[in-house]
Amino acid sequence: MSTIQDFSGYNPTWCPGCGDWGIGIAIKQAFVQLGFDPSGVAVVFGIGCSGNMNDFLNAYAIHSLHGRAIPNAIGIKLANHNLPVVAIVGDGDCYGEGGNHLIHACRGNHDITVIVHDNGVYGLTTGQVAPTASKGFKSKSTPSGIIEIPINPLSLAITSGATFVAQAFAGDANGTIALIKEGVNHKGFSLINILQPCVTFNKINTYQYYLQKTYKLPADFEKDNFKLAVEKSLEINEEKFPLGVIYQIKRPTFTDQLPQLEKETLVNKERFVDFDSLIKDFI
Ligand SMILES: Cc1ncc(C[n+]2csc(CCOP(=O)(O)OP(=O)(O)O)c2C)c(N)n1
Ligand code: SF4
Repeated sequence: MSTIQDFSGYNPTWCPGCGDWGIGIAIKQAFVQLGFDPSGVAVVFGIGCSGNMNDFLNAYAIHSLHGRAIPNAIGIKLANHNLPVVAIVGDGDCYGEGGNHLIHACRGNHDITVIVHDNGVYGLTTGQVAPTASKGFKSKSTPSGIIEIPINPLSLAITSGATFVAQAFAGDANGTIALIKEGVNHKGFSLINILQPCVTFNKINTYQYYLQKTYKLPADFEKDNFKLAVEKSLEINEEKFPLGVIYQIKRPTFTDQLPQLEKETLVNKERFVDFDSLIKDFI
């Protein structure tokens, strides 16, 4: 049985009070409670303050390119579909640079879990506006306020085909741990959007703000109801943030539908391509 210590890497360098601290502890705690050990889970990071967790979490990990964590995670899953695969990314990484990858991962129902640190800013590069920031948000890159309207991560994922969509708040450790465990246990594509205060560069979406605007979904919430899930996701327009599993359904995963992988994983196949017959096919 592994411990939090087993999953601990270098000491985090996040700003004091940053929501990343709570998320980092929740991820380690969830891995311990899931019975994982550091060599039994693959983690892919994007680039950002969130991605710096690559150094603070001890697990098999790739610190990928900005916006490219999801395709790396999908690649690992295709190679070894028995391995749990988790992508840990920022909102800029996932909904900005990597937005296209998110949509197609949802469509394919790739069996990976994407954990998003949603802080409304590009934290690592010192606070430029990110795609979840509200219209009018002032930052050093948008001194007169952002012109575009924000991305709605939950409705984007639900309508693109994700089979598990949840929202957590970094200030609610137990709720975040529970949702990470549920997301990782879900068979299919899971997105967990974690509302994460950036205490240094986002003076609007603070802990106080989220404590006032978040609420927990009731235990009997009908999470397989598509219309209801979309309605819940739209509550952000009234500055209301439901916490919990907003949508969950069953649908075959991508690898479930590949007959080549029915018997064993790609990495366990001695020779997964017969080059001789392949070449004959082309001659
Ligand atoms: C293709 C590319 N564009 C831009 C950058 C510069 N860059 C590095 S981190 C970052 C912002 C990260 O923001 P986010 O993904 O929201 O994560 P956070 O730092 O807020 O956790 C940017 C723009 C980069 N590394 N690669
Ligand atoms: S800049 Fe913001 S997101 Fe990055 S560590 Fe500091 S508080 Fe956290």
